[in-house]
Amino acid sequence: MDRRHPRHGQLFRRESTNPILTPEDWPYTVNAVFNPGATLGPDGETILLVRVEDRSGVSHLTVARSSDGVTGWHIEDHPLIAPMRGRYEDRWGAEDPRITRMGEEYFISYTGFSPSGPLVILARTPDFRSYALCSVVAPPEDKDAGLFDRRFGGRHALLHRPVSSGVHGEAPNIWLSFSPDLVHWGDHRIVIEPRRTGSWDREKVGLGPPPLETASGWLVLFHGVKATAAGSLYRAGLALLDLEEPSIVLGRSDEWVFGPEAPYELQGDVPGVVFPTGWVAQEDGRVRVYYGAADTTVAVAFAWIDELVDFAYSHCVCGTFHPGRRCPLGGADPARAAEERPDALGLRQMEGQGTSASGGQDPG
Ligand code: BMA
Repeated sequence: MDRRHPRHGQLFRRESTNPILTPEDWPYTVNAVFNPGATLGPDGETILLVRVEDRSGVSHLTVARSSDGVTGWHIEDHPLIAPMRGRYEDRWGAEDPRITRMGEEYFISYTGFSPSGPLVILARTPDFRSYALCSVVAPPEDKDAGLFDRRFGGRHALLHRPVSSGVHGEAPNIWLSFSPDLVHWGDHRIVIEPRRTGSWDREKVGLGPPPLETASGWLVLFHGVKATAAGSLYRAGLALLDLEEPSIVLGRSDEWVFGPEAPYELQGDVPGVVFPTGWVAQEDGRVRVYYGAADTTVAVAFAWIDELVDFAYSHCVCGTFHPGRRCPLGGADPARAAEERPDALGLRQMEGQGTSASGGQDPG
């Protein structure tokens, strides 16, 4: 195993006019605009569903449209989704939407802040002018959900991040759940766990935008949290999931690939936060990633999709270089694997002893 790799540049290039949406841009008085879902409309315009926090501290979701996805935003003067009288599930706020297009319809998975805690609400809309609720995925607490845009064996699939009580000392994991009808969810499996060491994704992990299909696998951008003396740092890393069995992690980046650096990411209501929630694949092979900066504004950055895929394979948490091949640890923390999956670790040692990663047997 050789962990040395050429010094890699920034995978993401920030738009020079960032932040692209600020509270001052809003047609009504707000505190903050951040963590938007993103998609393309039927005529190719970019649609963002932006989390807007009003000055009472409660969030709702408002649509903004732009022909190039960067400038000339038209912002609706009223919310699409907002807490409403008599609805328990998002009484204290509608937050952090992700958007998945399937056929002619758009599915919105957002965090409803209920009096019992956060939960995942699925809604559907044909046009972002009206919507209908599909389901509450599970009782609280649950957050950071994104729907795959195709089915697996006839079933829909959702990545999300349930939170357990914490009494067992485990940090929350990203889970995969399936549904025949977008209402009943089951067959739950853990896909990405926080790591145990002092790494950037130690305290929490959570899905960013919905998974993006590539020829090599489902590309996942997820946030990781590290607690510091100055507060929590929210950064983003990459994972690649098997195209047909998305519970299988093909690769997971050891390093974060996008973190708070720009002034608008370091100053705001919650300094030190980049929180990607939407992305749009472009025809030129790049992806535009929309994210909340410091829980205050919306910003966008660009990356080449093939570079992100390569990075997930070649800078993997397992410490072996396995381009185009599945991670021998299934993307798990080597510290965990040492306790829980010594068989997998044995494979890793074999590779270190000369069985080359590219020539070795696929661990299956
Ligand atoms: C998370 C969510 C996000 C927020 C982030 C950073 O737990 O609540 O909405 O952007 O924290 O504050």
